[in-house]
Amino acid sequence: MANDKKFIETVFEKFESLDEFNRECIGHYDADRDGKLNFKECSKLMEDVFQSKTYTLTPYYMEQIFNLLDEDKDGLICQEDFRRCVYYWLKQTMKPVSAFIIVDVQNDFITGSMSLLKCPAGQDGEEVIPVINNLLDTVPFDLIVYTKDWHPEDHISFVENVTQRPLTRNCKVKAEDAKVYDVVEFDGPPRTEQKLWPKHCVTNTWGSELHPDLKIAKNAQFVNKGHHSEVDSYSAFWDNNKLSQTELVKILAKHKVTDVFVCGVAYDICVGYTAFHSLEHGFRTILVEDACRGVDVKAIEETKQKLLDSGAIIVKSSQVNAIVTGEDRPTPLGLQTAKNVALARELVNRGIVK
Ligand code: VGL
Ligand code: ZN
Repeated sequence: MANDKKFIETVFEKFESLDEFNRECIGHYDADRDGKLNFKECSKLMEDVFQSKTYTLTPYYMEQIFNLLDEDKDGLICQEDFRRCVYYWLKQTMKPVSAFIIVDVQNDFITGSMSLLKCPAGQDGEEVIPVINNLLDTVPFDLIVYTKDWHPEDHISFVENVTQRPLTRNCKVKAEDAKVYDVVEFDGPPRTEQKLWPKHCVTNTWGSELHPDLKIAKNAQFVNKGHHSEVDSYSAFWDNNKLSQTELVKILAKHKVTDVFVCGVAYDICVGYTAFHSLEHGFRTILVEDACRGVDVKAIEETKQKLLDSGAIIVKSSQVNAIVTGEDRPTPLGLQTAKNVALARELVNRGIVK
């Protein structure tokens, strides 16, 4: 209801200057009138910000966030803390900029040579398509990115190519016995551990095309990965040895993205790695679980747990719209933002960035 609108929403919608915003916020939440916000007063502000139906604001989150925003660690948020941290934290928390990254929804993973149906988990990759199409139709993402696994014929990950490169002496699997899903170690240089896959997503073939039923959004961006013969690239950010980067970070930075929503195939491989690297780059990272299918049930569970432990959240597609519009503000993302703000402040203080 409109008259239920919290003070923080109203002041955020219309403030003339940062100084005025800070004055008004402190003025409103500063119950003891000392010109600063103590933990209790700041908790009221946080309660107004995090009106989430799905995430509760526990003391753990409140304390973590408060400590990160309190720059001089005196237990009080002063004008200076507000100016240097709280505003930026509020801005990202209340008005996120969202990118939707659709990972590798390509023919080979759905009905082709690496069809997930034939993988140990026996999942049907095609099921992600209506879920993704519905999100594309209904959610106002600021940016949409499609990634493609994009390999040359002689790619290191193909089981068919295992005899093309010498294996290390210690490698337990011999080239002539090697089969799909075995992990081998190539001599290199550089020495490279590689899981073997059936030949898939060869550049400019049917198998590497996006599935024909997947909607292509207007103004979408496309990122290919895995085009170097000698190194695999599960993540859409980096190759597996972190030697080269794709254009993805530049694209996200250009659009001032704060939040990265990830979906597609395979959950435990390319979706998972992309989500981890998104966290590493400081993006608030949200995995849309019903829009993912994977290779191996145990690996899917491990990926999920590691992502949660690293600060990502895992949501259902029905939750996405409210998060993108800023109506639902998950507390773990608020904590992630506080960490980002504190890190940015430290880099500025140390003169590393201006
Ligand atoms: C993928 C294995 C090998 C993926 C790509 O897209 O998840 N998995 N190459
Ligand atoms: Zn691949």
